[in-house]
Amino acid sequence: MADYVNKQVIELNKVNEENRNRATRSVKTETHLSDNRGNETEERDQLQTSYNTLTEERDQLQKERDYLMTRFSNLKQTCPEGWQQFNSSWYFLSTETKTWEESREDCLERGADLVIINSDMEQQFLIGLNKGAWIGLTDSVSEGTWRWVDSTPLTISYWHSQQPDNGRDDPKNGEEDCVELNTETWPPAKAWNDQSCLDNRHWICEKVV
Ligand SMILES: [Ca+2]
Ligand SMILES: [Ca+2]
Ligand SMILES: [Ca+2]
Repeated sequence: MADYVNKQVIELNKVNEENRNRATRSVKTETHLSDNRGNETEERDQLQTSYNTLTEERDQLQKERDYLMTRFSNLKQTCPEGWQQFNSSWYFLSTETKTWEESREDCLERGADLVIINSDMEQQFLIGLNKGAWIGLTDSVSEGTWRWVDSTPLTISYWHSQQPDNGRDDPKNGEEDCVELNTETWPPAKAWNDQSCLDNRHWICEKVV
């Protein structure tokens, strides 16, 4: 991570140097242009546009730098009591059970959110916790359109072969709009099941550090 931040800082310096050179060239062009009044307005507009673009680029780079510095300082912290570290996230596995919404609220209060599964490795790690638990995936906004709690769409998935089934339209199951890891019933690799959000389950929070 330190190497990565260092590289980013070198990259930022290069971009700053480049911007300085571009600005110098712009000033030279402008000086030259003052002898050439015919094109002046057009050229001035172009300079303004290029200035605006540079400003946007600079703001964006500053944001990226701040983000990286925060991540770097988080990574230096040790994992808090009751949490487990895996790659660049911390995970909290609840001992209680709650509805999906209540579980999510608990995660938010902990400065985290329900877990978002981004890779095979993360799925395997969570399966290793060996608890049926809520994850941060729901289709409660639009039936059949699965979204993670950060609003990203579902790309990789680990549904059990019969799932999602929205409760098979059986009123006894209710509408099934929230996703649990069902490690108790099913073979681990594909353990996702959609379940009624009102059922009580353990839950897993994730904080990306
Ligand atoms: Ca994740
Ligand atoms: Ca559903
Ligand atoms: Ca289901």
